[in-house]
Amino acid sequence: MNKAIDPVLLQAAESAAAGGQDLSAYWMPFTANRQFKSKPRLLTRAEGMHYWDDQGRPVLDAVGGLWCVNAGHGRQRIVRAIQQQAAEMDFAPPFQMSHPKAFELADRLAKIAPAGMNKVFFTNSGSESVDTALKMALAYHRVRGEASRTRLIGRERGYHGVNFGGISVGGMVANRKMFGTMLSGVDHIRHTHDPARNAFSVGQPLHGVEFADDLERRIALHDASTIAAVIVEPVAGSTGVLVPPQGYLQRLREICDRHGILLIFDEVITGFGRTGSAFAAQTFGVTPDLMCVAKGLTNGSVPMGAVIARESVYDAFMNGPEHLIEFFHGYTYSAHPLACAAGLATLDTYAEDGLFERAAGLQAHFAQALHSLRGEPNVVDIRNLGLVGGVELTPLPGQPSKRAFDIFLDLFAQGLLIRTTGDTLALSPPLIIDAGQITQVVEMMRAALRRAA
Ligand code: PXG
Ligand code: PLP
Repeated sequence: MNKAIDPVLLQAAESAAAGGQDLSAYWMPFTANRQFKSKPRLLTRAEGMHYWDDQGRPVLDAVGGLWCVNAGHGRQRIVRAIQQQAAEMDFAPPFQMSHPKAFELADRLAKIAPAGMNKVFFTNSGSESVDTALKMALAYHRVRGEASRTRLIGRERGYHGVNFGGISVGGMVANRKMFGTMLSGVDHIRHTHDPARNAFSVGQPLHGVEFADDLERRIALHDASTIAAVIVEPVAGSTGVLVPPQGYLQRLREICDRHGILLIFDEVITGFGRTGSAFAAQTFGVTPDLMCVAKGLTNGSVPMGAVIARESVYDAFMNGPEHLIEFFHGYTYSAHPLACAAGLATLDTYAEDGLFERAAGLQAHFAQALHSLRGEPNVVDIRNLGLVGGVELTPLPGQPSKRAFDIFLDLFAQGLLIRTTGDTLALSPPLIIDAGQITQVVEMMRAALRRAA
């Protein structure tokens, strides 16, 4: 323990900072707890493009809460669906039992997924979706008689949630280094970030299709007969918005096909209109074998994730005696009624408002506005696709991530919510944002960059 801090005084400071509320019991996730509790940022209401904080100040939400509120806040159709479902049936066991909305939501997801991806397994988060997909891949090869395929391949700088499977294939050092050896038999291909050639690319960078060939090297090292699956984010989000080079995902697909390896797209951020189509698989014209989704599935309203699988993957499991369980996996809250009700109402809202098309229509203005920050102090790269963007800054000497975080704090004080990761400022606004609000977000960022210079 840091001897300089008296725990009684610290607790008093924490409770004073929140206007009397005691903040000490809550161990906050992915948060600098001591800094937060000394100067808390509490949100108490949300509607449309805005939050309101505990002082009643409006805050423009340029990150969809945490990359999840794609239809904007407080959508009445979703609110009503959750209220009605809570009153009608709180819970239904998901093992050897179910309820109609689970089938309806799976069917609706299959209809908007890439052709051939029509089997849906429900989870409660992106992290659970990732671990589910990895287990599906391992079991898939085994049920087909290729039990030697046990290796999983991730990518440097990948984020696949925080469970043990996800951090094993993930490539963010801080999320891995504390947690021992994780899964064995995991390898990583190189990341695609190449600022020397690709800085300030608008949309997909021109250079780097050959980064996909790193997979051939891993295969040459381990032999394809030992590899079950490769998992990548189509656009890497948490690591700072890394857009795949032109042709890169196509090449990964070709290599996987050539070697009988399953390709998993982690679309937890890129799903539900973020890139201008339902899924990034459709934006890029590359169909994976398994797709992980979460976040926008319920517009962030009730925790829910899913793995969407190709029919052929599901079919491989449908062997053996019919009374036996085919896949020994599932969560108490898989296909929870509240989440299913929220998911159905969310898909209705996306369709009714045409939000995926709206994102596609706004992306040119978004790109132009964001790239107008080129030349502002300390901006070393700008990356964008659909309605997701990253502005990378030079780190403060010896203090990585602090420059971006200081700008985040400044912008919050000005009434704008963004997200930072490392020294990248990230944007992922609700798809209901309008052109004027995009301009406003960018101008607030410009002013903050200048203040920080
Ligand atoms: N995969 C991807 C690609 C993600 O972006 C997860 C899995 C895990 O989802 P859950 O629901 O378990 O958190 C994510 C989540 C950020 C940030 O801004 C990003 C995520 C979550 C929290 C913070 O760095 N993405
Ligand atoms: N731990 C214990 C003791 C349990 O009984 C269960 C589920 O029954 C779990 C963990 C897993 O919980 P969940 O199904 O919500 O992931």
